[in-house]
Amino acid sequence: TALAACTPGSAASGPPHREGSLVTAVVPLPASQKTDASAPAFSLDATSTIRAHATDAEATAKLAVQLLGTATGLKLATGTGEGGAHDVVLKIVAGGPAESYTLRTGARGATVTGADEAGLFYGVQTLVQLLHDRDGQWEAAATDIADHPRFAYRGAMLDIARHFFPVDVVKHYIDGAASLKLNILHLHLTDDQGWRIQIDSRPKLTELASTTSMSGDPGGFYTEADYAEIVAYAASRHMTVVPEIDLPGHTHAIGLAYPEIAEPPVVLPEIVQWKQEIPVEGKPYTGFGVGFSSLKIHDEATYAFVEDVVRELAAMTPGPYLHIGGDEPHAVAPADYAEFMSRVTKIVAATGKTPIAWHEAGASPDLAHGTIGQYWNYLVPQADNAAKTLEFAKNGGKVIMSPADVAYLDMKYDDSTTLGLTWADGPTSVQRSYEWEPTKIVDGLSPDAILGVEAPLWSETLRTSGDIDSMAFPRLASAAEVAWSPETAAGRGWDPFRARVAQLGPLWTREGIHYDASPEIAWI
Ligand code: TNX
Repeated sequence: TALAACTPGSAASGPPHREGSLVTAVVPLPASQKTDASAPAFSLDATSTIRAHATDAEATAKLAVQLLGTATGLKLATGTGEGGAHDVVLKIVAGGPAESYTLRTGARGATVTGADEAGLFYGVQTLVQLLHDRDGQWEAAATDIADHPRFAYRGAMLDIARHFFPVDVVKHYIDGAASLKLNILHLHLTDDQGWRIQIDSRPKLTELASTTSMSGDPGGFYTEADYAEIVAYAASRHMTVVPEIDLPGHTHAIGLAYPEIAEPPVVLPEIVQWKQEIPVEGKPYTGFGVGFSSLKIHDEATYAFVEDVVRELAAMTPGPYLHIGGDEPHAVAPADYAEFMSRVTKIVAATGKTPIAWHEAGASPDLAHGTIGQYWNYLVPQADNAAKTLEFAKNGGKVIMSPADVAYLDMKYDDSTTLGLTWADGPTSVQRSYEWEPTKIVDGLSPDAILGVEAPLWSETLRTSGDIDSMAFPRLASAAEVAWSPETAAGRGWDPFRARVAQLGPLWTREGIHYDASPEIAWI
């Protein structure tokens, strides 16, 4: 039978759970997929073996046993050699784009071929999504996929500062994000409410500034060993950790440990107007206010501190990036802010890491060459936010797109959502989280200057792993598709996306992901 070209996801737009037929709903949408609905399906059963056809496919074979086991309940074996009808063969053939793979399933077995280990891993993730329970049998329709990412940087950010989350919670979030082919975990490690990472040369940070979280909840911090465990776990799922130390604002916690480098908090009018907790010098801050704190800009002790922290963090971080914050500097004079961001991006660059800063830092005329900007203003940029963002590209840097009104996972879904905030023109429906195009936000920014897309999850209102899951899923899938899938592929669009996401519900449940059962999606 010739393979009929088929819109990925089109099968899923019919009534869910049709007897006899199998859906091929993959999220994010593959670059190309052909499905032959009339050809015999691939079936995975207790006899199936995951066969690694290269030594560098062996780690993925072990992971595949875990991932397919969680998805199906089957206990699978690993092996080498020829694949049979129920086996999964894993190959690595260099040459294709980075992170790309092909996947073929049918009556003769399943074969995943990665251009590299990451591509192979993503092919396995696709296979996991393709398997459906048909009358007690795990089957995947006969399909032929050739897939590669649109953007190199596909991120999820977790705020560990407003609420602290232990290592296991982060690992669970990594699993969920990696299943959607995201490859960056940005950890927001410090803020007014707490410092969450051990720094040997500055021991008071964790001693005096880590024990509380927001709203009276307990704090915590990662030891170097904890952080190494997260970095290694992320790497095993092909995710790079981007650590963020937020400076020069969002630094009230630093003042608890090293008051000599911190300015006293500024009680901004909006903190009073919105009846937020008033920051008090020397006392932990547990409220929602932002922008009231600053380090001393004209004191060399501040830069000695930044050098210590950045040096240790860079040494703990194998990835190429180090995020230095720079958002909401409401308590800092513009000229001081510009000078500070110039100096600290150069401190980061001197360690060999590429600095990332929130887009406000584009106001500094002298950032380290190649500093990456992270845009968090709206889909329609306000005031001079677009102009600041363009400065990164002029300075040889790229831009990460995180528009708050579509990419912020901490916005409520609708008025009935109990967790989350609404300030970014919220609430943010699943549909709104999906329908945006990163190259059409900042006029004059070349598409080549866009490194990728990131969905931040701020944790002011989030206390548990289940809270994280319910805000992130399904909207993290929207961000993943914007980041991975070709803009114009057949099958892109809210209706086919919604139909494909609907098919993931049972898989997410088996994976222990407490997704929000949004009424926008006809969950199966
Ligand atoms: C703005 S966006 C912030 C964070 C808050 C978030 C809440 C940005 C770079 N800063 O400090 O947690 O809003 O949604």
